[in-house]
Amino acid sequence: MLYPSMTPSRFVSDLSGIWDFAFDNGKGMEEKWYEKPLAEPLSMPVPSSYNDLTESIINREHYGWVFYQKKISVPSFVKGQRVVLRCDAVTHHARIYLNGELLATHECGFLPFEVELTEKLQPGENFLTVAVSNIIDYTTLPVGGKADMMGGMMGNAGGETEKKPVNHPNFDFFNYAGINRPIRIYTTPKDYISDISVVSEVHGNNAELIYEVETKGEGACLVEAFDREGRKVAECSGTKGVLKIENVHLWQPLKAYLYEIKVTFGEDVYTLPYGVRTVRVDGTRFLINEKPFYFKGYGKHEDTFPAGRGLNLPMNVKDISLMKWQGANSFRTSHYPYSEEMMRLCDEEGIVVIDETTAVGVNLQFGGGANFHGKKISTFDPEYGVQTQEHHKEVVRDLIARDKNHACVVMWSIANEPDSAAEGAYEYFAPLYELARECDPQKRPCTLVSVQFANGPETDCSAKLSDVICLNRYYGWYACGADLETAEKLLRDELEGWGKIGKPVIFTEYGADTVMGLHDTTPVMYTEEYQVDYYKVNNAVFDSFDFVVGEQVWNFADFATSQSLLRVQGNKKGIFTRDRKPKLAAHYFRERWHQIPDFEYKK
Ligand code: GCB
Repeated sequence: MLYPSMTPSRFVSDLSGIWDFAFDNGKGMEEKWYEKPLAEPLSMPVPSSYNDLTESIINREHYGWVFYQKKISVPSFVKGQRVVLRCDAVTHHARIYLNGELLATHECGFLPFEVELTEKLQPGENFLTVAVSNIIDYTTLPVGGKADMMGGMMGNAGGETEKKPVNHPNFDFFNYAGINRPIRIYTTPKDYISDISVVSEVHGNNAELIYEVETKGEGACLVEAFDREGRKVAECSGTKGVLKIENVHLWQPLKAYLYEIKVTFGEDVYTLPYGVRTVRVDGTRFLINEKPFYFKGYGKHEDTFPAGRGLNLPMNVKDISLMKWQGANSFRTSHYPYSEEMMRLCDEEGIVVIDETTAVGVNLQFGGGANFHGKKISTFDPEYGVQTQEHHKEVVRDLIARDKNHACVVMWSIANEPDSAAEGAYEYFAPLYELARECDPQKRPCTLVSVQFANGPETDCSAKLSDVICLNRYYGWYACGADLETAEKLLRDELEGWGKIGKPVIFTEYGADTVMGLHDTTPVMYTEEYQVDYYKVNNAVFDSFDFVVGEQVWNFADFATSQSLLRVQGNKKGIFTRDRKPKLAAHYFRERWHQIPDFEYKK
């Protein structure tokens, strides 16, 4: 799917701004609130999550539908053009009504969808309603549980004892909802370019860019490549072909170089920024442009105050500046696809990205099986387990369709911490890997991010399925908290096991909750010193294994979560605070990462 860019043939109108808004009182759908202007609407910014924008816990934790409304019109000069409504992320379920008529529904709060309006628009003003539901359950990704995964002692175990329906995120981040990314209207000519895919092969100093353009209607297709100075370096005609670039400038981590690929099809023109680079796994090495790369960076969240998961361009720029200050080179889009603006920024800035689906919480063991009041039921039990596989396939397909051309994306993460050692896990995941490999024209490596209690390569299906083993491990926190000596030993023992399967290993999460400002002279959990000690112990172990080819801390910054005894106004494992101030560990990593080269750190 193409990003909605303004081009000589396409006009884009961004509908960002203040919209009318209402929380459903349970009758919104029945009373058809989408047919007429809301009574006494609240003012709500788009894009943003709505949760932190009113001073009410009831609104913050609202369960169900909300309604957004806006009058829209398109100027008469677009007559004869296709007019498309493009929603980048409506979290989690959307219904789009124009002038009271339901035009589209969409599931998945982190990926874009489009609705063609051409025949539906009336002359003059039109009345747009976007209804959004935040309900998550066993059929959605992310997964909603039947009880609080961390609630145990708070007496809010959930299930039948609850008086009113509430969400139980089966994951550790706040279930922010709303229109989180821009909604735009864009136009194209009647005959138009619907998609572009480009794959690079590099031979010495030269590159071949093998492209495929999908079109609708009639027209001649011309594809041209321009370098950064705007000089044409290659061209080819037809919807399939090869652009040959001599003396190619490669896209390198932290040294990005983007060409512009301009496609002309009849009257339609679209320009794609494109970085030429290769990625592959060779034995225990992860090669970018044929050189062994070492991942230094973070698991992150799209999480800021008060926008929640709403697009925050200044914070995206600030975060990349902090990454560079620290000597990092990469992050994972934990635990959902990030905004296209962030992906484009990473292309521009040379930040390497592991791109993750929305599959988080596909694990009913969390909270000691709290989902079933302690009963032993498998996550993939056909009757009682999750029913996410079909939707999971859609998400894999749509994510790759959106992000396949990004140079920054070097690997797909199919899921975060699923129950990958459970009965049925292999059968659940094997088709998803297969699908990802089939959908991706660039054939990037695939992984799933493995949870600590999946144990080891004997039981974890990712040992067989993944090209790269990605481990989330908390030795010295959830396991052996405060006992770093035993933590080190257990981590070492586990790694010996993974070493036997001959695949590269990346630590995609490790960390310790740390409240900024807590200090001590002895290793006391939650202090800034303990966080540093924790990381030093873990890093020393990583350094002693050549097949460990990356370290991504959990987390870049503190972030919001549901309330529980384990969360102090959110998860405090950031090495920066939520407002991006460095904890001691941020300085420690700054020193470490500036000494670790991006390439050839390990043999
Ligand atoms: C994990 C999860 C992440 C949590 C983290 C934690 O393993 O992948 O979403 O936030 O642990 O801090 O517990």
